Amino acid sequence: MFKSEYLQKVYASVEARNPGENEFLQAVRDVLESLEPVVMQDSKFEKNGVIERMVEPERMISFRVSWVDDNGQVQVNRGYRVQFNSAIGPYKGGLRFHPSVNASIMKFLGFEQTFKNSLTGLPMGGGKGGSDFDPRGRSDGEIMRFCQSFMTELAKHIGADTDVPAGDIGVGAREVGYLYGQYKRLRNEFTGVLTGKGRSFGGSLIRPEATGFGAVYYAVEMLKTFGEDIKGKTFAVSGFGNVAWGTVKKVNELGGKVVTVSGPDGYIYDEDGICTEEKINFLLEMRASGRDKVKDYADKFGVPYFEGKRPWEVKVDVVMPCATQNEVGLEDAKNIVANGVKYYVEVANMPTTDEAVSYLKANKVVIAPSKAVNAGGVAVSGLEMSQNSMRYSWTAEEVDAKLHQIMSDIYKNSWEAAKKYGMEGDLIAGANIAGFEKVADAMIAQGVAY
Ligand code: 2IT
Repeated sequence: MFKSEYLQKVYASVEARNPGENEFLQAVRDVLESLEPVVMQDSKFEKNGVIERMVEPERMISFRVSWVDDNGQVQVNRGYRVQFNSAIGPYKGGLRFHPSVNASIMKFLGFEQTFKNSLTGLPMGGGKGGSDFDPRGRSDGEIMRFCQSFMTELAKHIGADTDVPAGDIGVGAREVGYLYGQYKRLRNEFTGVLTGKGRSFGGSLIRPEATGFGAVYYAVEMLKTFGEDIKGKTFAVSGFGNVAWGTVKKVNELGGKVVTVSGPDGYIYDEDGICTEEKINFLLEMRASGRDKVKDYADKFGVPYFEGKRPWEVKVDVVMPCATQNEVGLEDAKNIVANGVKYYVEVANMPTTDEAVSYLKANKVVIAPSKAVNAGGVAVSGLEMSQNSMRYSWTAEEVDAKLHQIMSDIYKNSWEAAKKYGMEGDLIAGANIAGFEKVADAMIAQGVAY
């Protein structure tokens, strides 16, 4: 599969060591393919065992999380923290609470996070964590008790200068609050050990919006390269969580129109666009309700709802998947191409299957990869860490300006990195290479540590 014997050997060992972990193997393949010209040009990567070290987490913790539900019944879940790479900073990455969480998903996310965090230019290593706990239908008290139990173990492994978790799917401001309270109680320390905190106890302005805003800033830069403007363009978005919300809000502010959002139940099509404050805020209400049904939007605003379908069959200018991994498969890619879509911007982590990526590429669709596009979320987490260390907080305008600059730089650096290795216009390769270079350099400089 790889032209480089070195990469072929490393990939074979990853396959042997992580049998059946399909998401992790997919994420590794994607990065190694892009790195081929880099490792073939300089033997230092092989000599220093850089790639074989990068594909093995520095540390992976798995633990039992027992808690008592509202009926007095004891429940048991599994918790994880994958501390993937600390070459350029403390481990940093979100926590995901979702029944699909397993070792493969944790590792793919932690691996991706390492390159993403490097791209932001801020000093953050890569990590990820979470649990197979399903928050759907759980009461507030149950969520709190679960978070407290989860943190009671996690606290042993994290710290403001060691590992700084945040939110991801199923973990928002409420959960971060409960986790933070328990950490403080255990340690008797008020530090920036988590990001995505509430405003009243050290959270950064713009953090809730950051992933979506950053994704749209990236998309604007990308469109500019092709002589296009966001104004008047139509967008298909999936999901209706925090990421989709920020994306819809910013597309709207900049003059574009989002016509779809989706849930596990199906998608809605709003021809006029999700464009009023009432509609945009309703996404937050739907999320907070815990129902996880996008049909509620159709019922409220009287727009068409397509049960069991995904929004990729709608004809738009730009597609932005914002829900979860591998949500866009080959059939979806065929729909996207058939609809004449030119720009495909991944916002969720690894939302596209390998087959779908190949099909989109073969049909000349411009693909913007998630580890660059969604880096605005963790970038503002990095800015939250800075503010906590300074015991100071920036205004929304200050944070937004820094986020905007970071996203423009990520786009520019990705473009340049691809060009440097003869792959001009390949934003996937560019992001992987630009993210890799800094981490590899730091690993070599620090010797065989980890
Ligand atoms: O996937 C991600 O980058 C996140 N869930 C955000 C991580 C963070 O530390 O803010």
